[in-house]
Amino acid sequence: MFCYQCQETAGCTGCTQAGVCGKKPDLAAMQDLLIYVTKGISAVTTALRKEGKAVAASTDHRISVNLFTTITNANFDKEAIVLRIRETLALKEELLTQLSDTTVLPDAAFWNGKESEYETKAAAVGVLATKDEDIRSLRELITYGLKGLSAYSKHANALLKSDPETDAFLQRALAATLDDSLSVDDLIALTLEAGKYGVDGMALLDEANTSAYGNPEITKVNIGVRNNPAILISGHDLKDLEMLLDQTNGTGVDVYTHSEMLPAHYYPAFKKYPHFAGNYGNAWWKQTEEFERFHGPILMTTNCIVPPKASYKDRLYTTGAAGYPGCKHICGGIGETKDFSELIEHAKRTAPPEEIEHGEIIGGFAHNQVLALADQIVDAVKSGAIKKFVVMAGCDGRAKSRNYYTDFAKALPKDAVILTAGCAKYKYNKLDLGDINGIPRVLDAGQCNDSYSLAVIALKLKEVFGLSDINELPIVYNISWYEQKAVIVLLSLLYLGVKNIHLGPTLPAFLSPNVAKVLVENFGIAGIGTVEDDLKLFFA
Ligand code: FS2
Ligand code: SF4
Repeated sequence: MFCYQCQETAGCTGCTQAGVCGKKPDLAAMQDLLIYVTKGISAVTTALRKEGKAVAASTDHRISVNLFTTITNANFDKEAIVLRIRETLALKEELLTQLSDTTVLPDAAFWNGKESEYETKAAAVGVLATKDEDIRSLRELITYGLKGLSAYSKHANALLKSDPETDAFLQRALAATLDDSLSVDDLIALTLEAGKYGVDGMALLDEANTSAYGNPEITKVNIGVRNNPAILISGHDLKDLEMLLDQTNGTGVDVYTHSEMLPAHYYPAFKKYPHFAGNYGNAWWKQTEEFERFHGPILMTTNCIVPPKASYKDRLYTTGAAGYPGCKHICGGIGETKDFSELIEHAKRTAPPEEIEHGEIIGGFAHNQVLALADQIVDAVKSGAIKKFVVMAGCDGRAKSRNYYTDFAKALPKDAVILTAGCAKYKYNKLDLGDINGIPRVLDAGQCNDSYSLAVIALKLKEVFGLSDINELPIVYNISWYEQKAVIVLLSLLYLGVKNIHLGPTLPAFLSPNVAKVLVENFGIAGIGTVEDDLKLFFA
């Protein structure tokens, strides 16, 4: 196997024996093959569109879910991946018959091997099949960005929103990663174009979430426990949460959020459920400890799954793109009501969660709420009470080096405000960093996709201050990344013209020295140093 798509990749170069995430070589191979056949079908849909033929929304959805399934920590179930390969090949064969000119297609569009051939084929089509390291680097950078984009599309699709233009781009770009005629410059241009669609994809999801559930508002979230049996819901899918809250209503079973589901509490629509009890635990990587102590069933709607311990594996359920062998998967497609009765009955047989923390955390600072406070914020900036905003969005992870972000947050000057989104926040959202004239010093916009809110806020501030360049704002970017959604967030920020982003705790292993050089020279991308040095740099 060879996989270097996430920040925790072995030795900062690539996982070759087994994934640090727990992915085994046989699973990695099937994920590689799923990507290959998804590129193949994307070449077919792209050619169909060129011939002016329509592509069904169900095909767009399948392609997005295929990509999403291969995101770090989303799906460890080899059988589920093999099934996706089979179904995708069958659909692709059907689409091929609609195409007038097939001479334009790459090999991947024609391959239709039997299951007994999957392993051999997978070995020939992985990341290392591209020999030139710069082309490989750009192909992977694009593919990972598209994986992130696919996750956001999938969540919007679950709320019956889609953007055919974004889907068409995603497929065109995926197909382009098979095209040997494209140069490094062509692929760099495509990478930046992916950033444009990243913004569109996040805007679509923002619209889907806010039109369904209202605009996030300032909210205090309980992090302690009640004395009822409960279900813990993790991941990013708000539609799954809505269905779970509806079905648990009046059953005596409470629902708690975990990790990236925390921001659900900020939406007005979810406040009507008296049994929506609070947030339990921290970022994804602490789940092996925390799930054990939760006692009740856990529903993973997306990544990040850590291979479960035997002590709670029978309580772990998956749905959507998530999967784990031996754990029950709750099915249900777009527009269908999922049946969570098994989890609810399971919860009734379990003890209430054990308290691991108590108190409250505050969040809900997405664009609408922050813009409602715009006068107060602008005054604070003008008076000098707020000197700097520090965007610290992104992901959390296991690496000890990520303590940098806690230390950095603690060491920030008292006139600096952190803007955050994603599970990165758990490194500092329980510190007592105080407020500035009533404005908390950690403003949490929401999930990783709500980084979109941070961009909207920056663009609004640029307008209010009458600036011509977003980089003239008193905002610095110190972003932590882990998996592929952070890649699309990064590409989106680059597309919006944001310069000098610091990315840590390490730069992606999939950036070749030449590709990294392009990002450094054109966008001022840099890694992180020591807290002391970085503070000097940011606050010079
Ligand atoms: Fe955190 Fe994992 Fe949000 Fe990532 S829970 S690293 O999926 O997308 O962020
Ligand atoms: Fe390694 Fe990350 Fe790939 Fe898992 S997802 S195999 S940890 S690079």
